[in-house]
Amino acid sequence: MTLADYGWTDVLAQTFAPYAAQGLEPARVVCELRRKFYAVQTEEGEVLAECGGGFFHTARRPDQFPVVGDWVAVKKRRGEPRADLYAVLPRTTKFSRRAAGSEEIEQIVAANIDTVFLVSGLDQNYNPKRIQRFLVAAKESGAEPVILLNKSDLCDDAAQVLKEIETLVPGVPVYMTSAVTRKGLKALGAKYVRPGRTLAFIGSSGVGKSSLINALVRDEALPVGEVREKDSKGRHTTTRRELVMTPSGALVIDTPGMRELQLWGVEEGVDEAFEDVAAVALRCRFTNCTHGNEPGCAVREALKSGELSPLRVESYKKLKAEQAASLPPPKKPGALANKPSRQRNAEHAKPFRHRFYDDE
Ligand SMILES: Nc1nc2c(ncn2[C@@H]2O[C@H](COP(=O)(O)OP(=O)(O)OP(=O)(O)O)[C@@H](O)[C@H]2O)c(=O)[nH]1
Ligand SMILES: [Mg+2]
Ligand SMILES: [Zn+2]
Repeated sequence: MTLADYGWTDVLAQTFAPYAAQGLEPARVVCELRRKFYAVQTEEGEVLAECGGGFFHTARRPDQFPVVGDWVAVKKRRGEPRADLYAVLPRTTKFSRRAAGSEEIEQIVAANIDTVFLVSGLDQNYNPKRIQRFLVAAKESGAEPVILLNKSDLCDDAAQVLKEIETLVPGVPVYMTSAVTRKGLKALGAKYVRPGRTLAFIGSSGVGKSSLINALVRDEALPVGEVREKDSKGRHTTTRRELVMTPSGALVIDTPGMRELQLWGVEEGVDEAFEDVAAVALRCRFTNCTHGNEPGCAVREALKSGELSPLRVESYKKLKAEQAASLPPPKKPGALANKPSRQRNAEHAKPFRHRFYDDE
């Protein structure tokens, strides 16, 4: 196994040159263990890396701390499978949400992802609004979004649902899958599960993210949880963000289910996901038009003429309103906490990645 197998490129090597000159070596974060501790893949294998004094020198904000998928600069300690982590390389893509209960802290879920799979369960968990919210965040991330409607074996009108979602999100690939019957997995594997590509699975607890990954990997690499029959909610079986390599050489990131996805700086994301509506809205007489009763509203006109679909306009208006309500007040300098959010630690409380890390 070399770093190239983990996605290391010549471009990254160039960026890394100043660190190499300082005697540091590159590594990729494969698991977030607990505050300050990460499992990282180096050229010679996996080691436990710790953010030490050298790191805190430069990192101030939570979004400057490493996340799974990050490329980092480390220095190995002699004679033990451990290293000190000094720096995080600039991210090419990042999937973020705002930390729960916080107005100002950006929480990065995973970095340097090529494709982000937004997983929904076609049992009771299925919710078109949530799919749209995830999609907005996915577009912000810079990664290519793909929607997976999983548990299709539990849904009688799966074809109908597929149609509905496809009209909601034109241009975004939508796949119907089942981790049980393996429906859709072959097509998915052929198109996306490729050597050196980084894929992240995101979605609510219990939708089947870990099951899908296991099925794609054809391995029981990840723990899978029971879903409560009553409300089809998962139990947060996955407690850590983790990157695993598939036999075909793709790099797959599993994440714990998110109870909510707060919108983070998604002004452009909403407009991008709703390009058609946004383009028409530019013609409204007032720039702050809410497309309600204002005179000269181009969106209402377009609805009347059939140029825009009512479903999409409703979703657009709803996301815009939520966004307006959830935007943080302007930041004061120095207002950000100097440490990662406590929320993250709670999420990662249970032990998961065994081997030599458990005694940490
Ligand atoms: N019928 C059916 N059950 C599935 C499918 N995929 C997953 N499940 C079941 O759903 C439950 C939850 O699956 P997980 O893979 O743990 O879900 P998860 O999204 O990883 O959940 P968290 O780790 O809590 O975020 C398990 O009991 C799985 O066996 C599917 O396609 N069809
Ligand atoms: Mg899981
Ligand atoms: Zn308008």
